[in-house]
Amino acid sequence: MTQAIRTSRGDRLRSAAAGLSAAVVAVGLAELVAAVVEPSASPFAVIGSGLIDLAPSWAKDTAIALFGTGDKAALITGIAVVLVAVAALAGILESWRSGVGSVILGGLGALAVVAAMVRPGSGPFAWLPGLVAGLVGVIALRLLTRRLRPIAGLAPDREDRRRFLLWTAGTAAAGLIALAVGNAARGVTRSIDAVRDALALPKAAAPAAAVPPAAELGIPGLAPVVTPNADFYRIDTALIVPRLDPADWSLRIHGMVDREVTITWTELLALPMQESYVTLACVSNEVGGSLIGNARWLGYPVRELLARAGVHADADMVLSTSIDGFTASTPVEALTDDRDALLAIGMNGEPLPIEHGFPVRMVVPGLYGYVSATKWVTELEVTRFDRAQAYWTPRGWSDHGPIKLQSRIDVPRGGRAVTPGDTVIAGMAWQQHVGIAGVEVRVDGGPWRRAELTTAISADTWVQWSMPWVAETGSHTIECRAVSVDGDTQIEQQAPPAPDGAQGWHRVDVTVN
Ligand SMILES: Nc1nc2c(c(=O)[nH]1)N[C@H]1C(S)=C(S)[C@@H](COP(=O)(O)O)O[C@H]1N2
Ligand SMILES: [Mo]
Repeated sequence: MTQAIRTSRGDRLRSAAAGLSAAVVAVGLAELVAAVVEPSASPFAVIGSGLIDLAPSWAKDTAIALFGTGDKAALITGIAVVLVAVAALAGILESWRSGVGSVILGGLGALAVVAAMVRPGSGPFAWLPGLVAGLVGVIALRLLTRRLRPIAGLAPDREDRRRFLLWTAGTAAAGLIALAVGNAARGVTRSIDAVRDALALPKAAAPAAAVPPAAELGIPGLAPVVTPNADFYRIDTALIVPRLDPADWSLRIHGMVDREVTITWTELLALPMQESYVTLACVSNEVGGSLIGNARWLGYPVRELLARAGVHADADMVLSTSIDGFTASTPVEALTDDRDALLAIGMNGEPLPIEHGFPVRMVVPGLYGYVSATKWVTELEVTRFDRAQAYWTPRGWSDHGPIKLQSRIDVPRGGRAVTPGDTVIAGMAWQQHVGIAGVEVRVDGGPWRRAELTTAISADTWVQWSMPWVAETGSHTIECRAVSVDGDTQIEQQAPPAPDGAQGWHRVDVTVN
């Protein structure tokens, strides 16, 4: 039914409010149902995850560049803003022509159903929250806009409008309450935290050697050589962090192997664990960036498990898969050579934090995280680079990702003012599994001078360096470059993170006054 009565600005606002409050109650109830029935099928999260997977890589690079590890909050905010706009529009369209707005809200619900069902590891009721969202949205929109229509040929009067407002506000409030109850319910189902808290890690059969005291300079502003878990960077495609109960976890090794091997949590825990310091780095880390951290990992060598399965001679890649569908392509060699690629369960003496892969993840010295460090890992498929592709490969990133030789100036911070006189320049350098032989620093394009390198924990970790500096009043440019144990010097030419890691000298500009 169309209405011939002219629409005023007020009418449009009211229609938009109807659309908005229909969307709020739809989302609220759907999130509540999701929290109780199928937490991983939250419409917000599945649509966000779908967007993450569909997004072109430039969009992701931009998001990481702009928001860093806050990229997920930015995405959720973005979805909410779009939803508000679309819901308001649906409200206006619905009162213009009955059914049009309903189709839009119903369509959003259908989108949530599809997005939930195509998620890897989606549960049997993944479709339910989206369905609830669609139905509730359509019904609420119809009921609310009906109140705006002329009754018996009379345009709504002041009293009708007052009642409309009450209903609209009430509907939105119901939605917000449902959202809050859903969040609380989710908190209760967060029992995996409790399982994790109660876990006692096995002692390492081969403990890591103590960090040499000389490895840590303790200079304020310089990254500590071991990164506390709470400060460790987090990068992944998981909008909802997978919450895996170790009791339900298992790892299946299959593909080009003599025999399939499946290992459960209890079986894994019974194996002799070893511990090592490994510096993890993200390929998206810009020159001078902070997407890098060093931890003491406790785990079982992947090599031993692959040996049990018997890797075929013509296999050259292991595709590790996470419970959430993320995959990484790691050369068989990096998992079987003398470096200790670990199936890790512990990080700095604790069970893995949930967002860092609890209960089990991969840690491979020398490779960027996207080709090696699969969190929440549940599957290792032994295959070949010419047969299988990992998550980031079709998105424009290299299928191999050895870490590039890099160094960074932490002190003084770029853009900060420095007081004149005796001070220190200090930073970090790394090329995991190769090792750092030296770092050179130059000020204002002058001669390169050797910085003092601390004792590295191992070739698999980053290392601190420092150099005394007498700061003279004025503006200065400080640059650094690392030299590897292999004899390579970090090259000057800048390269962006894509496709296989940023490169170039780190440079900071400081003012001394
Ligand atoms: N399941 C899963 N594992 C993942 C990723 C992911 O998106 N999903 N990202 C990888 C990338 S790109 C990096 S750099 C490291 C980061 O590990 P962290 O978050 O523990 O620092 O995890 C890797 N493992
Ligand atoms: Mo990464």
